Amino acid sequence: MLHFKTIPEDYVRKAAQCAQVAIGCSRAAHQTALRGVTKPTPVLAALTPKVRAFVERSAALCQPDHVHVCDGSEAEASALLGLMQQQGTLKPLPKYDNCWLARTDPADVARVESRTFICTDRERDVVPAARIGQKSVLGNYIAPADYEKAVADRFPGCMRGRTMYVIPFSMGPVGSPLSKIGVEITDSPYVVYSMRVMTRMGSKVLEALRQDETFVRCLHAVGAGGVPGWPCDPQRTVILHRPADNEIISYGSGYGGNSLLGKKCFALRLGSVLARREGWLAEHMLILGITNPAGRKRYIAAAFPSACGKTNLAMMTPTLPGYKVECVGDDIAWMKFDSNGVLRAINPENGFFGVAPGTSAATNPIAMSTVFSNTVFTNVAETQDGGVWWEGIDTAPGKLTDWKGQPWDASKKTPAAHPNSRFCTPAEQCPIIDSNWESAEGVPISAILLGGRRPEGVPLVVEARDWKHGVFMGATMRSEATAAAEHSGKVVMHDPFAMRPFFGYNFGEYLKHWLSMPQAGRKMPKIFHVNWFRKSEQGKFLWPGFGENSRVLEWVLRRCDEEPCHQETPLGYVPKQGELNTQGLGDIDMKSLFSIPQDFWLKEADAIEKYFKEEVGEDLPKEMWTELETLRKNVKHS
Ligand code: GTP
Ligand code: SPV
Ligand code: MN
Repeated sequence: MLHFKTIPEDYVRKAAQCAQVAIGCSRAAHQTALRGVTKPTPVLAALTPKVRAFVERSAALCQPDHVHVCDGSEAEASALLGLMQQQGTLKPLPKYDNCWLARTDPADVARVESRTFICTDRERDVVPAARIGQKSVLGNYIAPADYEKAVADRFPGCMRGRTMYVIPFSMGPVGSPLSKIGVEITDSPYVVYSMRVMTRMGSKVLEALRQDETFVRCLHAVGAGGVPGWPCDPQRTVILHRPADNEIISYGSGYGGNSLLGKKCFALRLGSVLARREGWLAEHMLILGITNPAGRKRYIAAAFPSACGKTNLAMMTPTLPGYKVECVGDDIAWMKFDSNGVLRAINPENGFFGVAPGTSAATNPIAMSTVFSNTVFTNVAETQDGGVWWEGIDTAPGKLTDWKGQPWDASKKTPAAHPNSRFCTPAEQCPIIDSNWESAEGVPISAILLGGRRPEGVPLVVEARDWKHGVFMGATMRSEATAAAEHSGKVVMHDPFAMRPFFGYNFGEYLKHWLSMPQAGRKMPKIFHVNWFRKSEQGKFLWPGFGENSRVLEWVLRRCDEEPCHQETPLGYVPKQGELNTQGLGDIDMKSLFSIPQDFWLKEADAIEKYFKEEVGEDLPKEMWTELETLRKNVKHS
C-alpha cells in the first residue's frame, strides 16, 4: 500500500525533476505554462520548505505532467479561462461582462455527505457515544488504515497527462490574527479559478507563509471519467479530513464544497476542530450589519442550513423605512471573544457561492446587481442571447438550453436550472458589502440567529431565555432537506446549528464547547430561533420573508437593548402582541404564525429525546437534558 505520508524519497525526487513550474511570469508565459508546452522553470525552490515538500509528495503520488504554482494574477486567470474554453469546461456568456457558464457532469451536482469522512485515531473523537461502531448522522468516521487505503486506491498516477495546480490561499484577510492559510493542490482549472474568487489566493499568501509556515494541506483530484469538459469519478468520490495532520484529501468531484476545499472542508470541518482547540467558534453562519433609523449599527450572525436563506438575509433590502443592511459574509463565520469580552466575527471567504434558483429582483435585488460581472455560473440554464435563466428569476424563459445542455421543454416539467445551480462571484462586487468586511479584528456580534425550514409548528421568531437555552435551540434545530446535498424528498431532518454535515469532531463535545463560552467579562450575544418558512394548511408561506424579515431583525435589536417588547411562551420569548411591526404588510395570519400547538410540541420533545438518546448518548451535556425537561414541562402546562 502506498502511504501518502511515506512516499519513497527517490519517487519524490523523480517527480520533482519532471515538475515544471511557472510563477510570477507574463500572461503569455502563463498561457504556455498552463498548456504544458513550456520549458521547465523550476522554482520549487521559491516555496517554503513545508509547501515544497507537500508539492513534491503530491506530484510523486499523482504524477502530473506539469506543476503550476498559482500567483493569483489577472494574467493567470485569463490564461485559465482560455484553457477551460478549449477544454469545454466553460463557455462565455456574451450578455454580461466576464461571466461564464459551466455545466457539470449530471452526476456531480451537490455536496456528497455520504462520502465525506473524518479520520482520527479514536472513533469517539468524531462519533458521539451512542453511535460508536455504527453509522452516525452527526459524524462520518473513517479509520486511519481505511483512509490510507482510500488514498492509495485513487491517487497514484491520477494526474497523468494533466497539470497539477498549487493554490496558496488564505481564509480571512491575509495577515488578520483570525485568518488561516491553506495550500490546495488540484488538477481542476475550474477549481483554481473558483478558489481565486472564493479565497484570497496567490503570491501574497506564499509571502505570508514565509512569516509563519503553518498551513492546511488540501489535495484534490477530479479523477478519470465524467463528461467532456467535466472530468469526475462520481462512483468513487471521497472527501477525507484528518484534523490531527491538518489535512484534507478529496477525490472524484469538481463541485462546490467537494472541491473548493477552503470552504466547508477547511473553514468548517477542520475549522471547528481548530476553534475548539484555540477557544473560538467556526460556524455555518452569515454575518450582516444593520443600521437602525437612529443611525446605530450592529452586527448579527445567523446559522441556517444549506439553501435555507443565509445569502438572502445577508444581502437583504429592508422594507422597514430607515433601516440599512450591509453584508459581511453569506456562509461562514469565524468568531472569537476579544480581550474586551466582545464576540468578534470575520468572514473567512472572499466570494459568494450562492444558490441561483429563487434569486430575483424581487427576492434578492442585491444579489442580482452583484452577479452579472466576473461570475462563474454553474448548472443554470442559458438564454438564446447568451444570458442565464433559472426558476424564480422572474423573467420570461423564452427559448432555453437547460443545465444539461439540452433544449428545454417546459412541458416536461424538468427544471431548466439544477435546483442546486450556483453563482460564484467576488464579494467586493456586492453593492452593500460592509465597510468593515475585511477588518482584521472582525465585527462585534450582538445577536445570533438560528433557523431552518419548518413548515409546521415553529413560530416566526423565539428568543432564548439565556445562553444555555440558546445552545439547546441550536442542538435541536431541524429543517426540511434541500437540494444542496444528495438527500431526496422534503423530509424534516435534524441539523443542529446548521452544522450536521460540517462537524469536525464529536457533536457532544461541540455542545460543551458552546456551553463553555460564557465567562467572566464577556458580553454574550442574545440567541434567537427564526422560521421564515411556516406554511398555512393550504401550503402557502404564512410570512412574506426576504426584505420583510427586517421586521423580525428590528424586534431582535430592540431585545438586544432589553426593551420589554416580549412575552413568555413555553418555547421562550416572542414579540408581545403589537410589538412586531407589521404595518403596511396587509393580511398576515399572526395567530397561525406564532401558534405553539401543544400536540406538535409534545411530539417534538419526544423526537428530540429519541435523537439525543440514539444519536448522542453519553456525550450529550447534561444541561441539554435539563432544557428538554423544561421544554416538556412548559408545553404540558401551556
Ligand atoms: P447555502 O449557500 O446552501 O448555504 O444556502 P443559503 O442558506 O445561503 O440559502 P439562500 O439564501 O441561497 O436561499 C435558498 C433558497 O431559499 C432560495 O431559493 C431563496 O429564494 C429561498 N429563501 C431565502 N430567504 C427566504 C425567505 O425569507 N422566505 C422564503 N419563502 N424563501 C426564502
Ligand atoms: C452549502 O451546501 O451549505 C453550500 C454549498 O454553501 S457548498 O459549498 O457546496 O457546500
Ligand atoms: Mn452553505
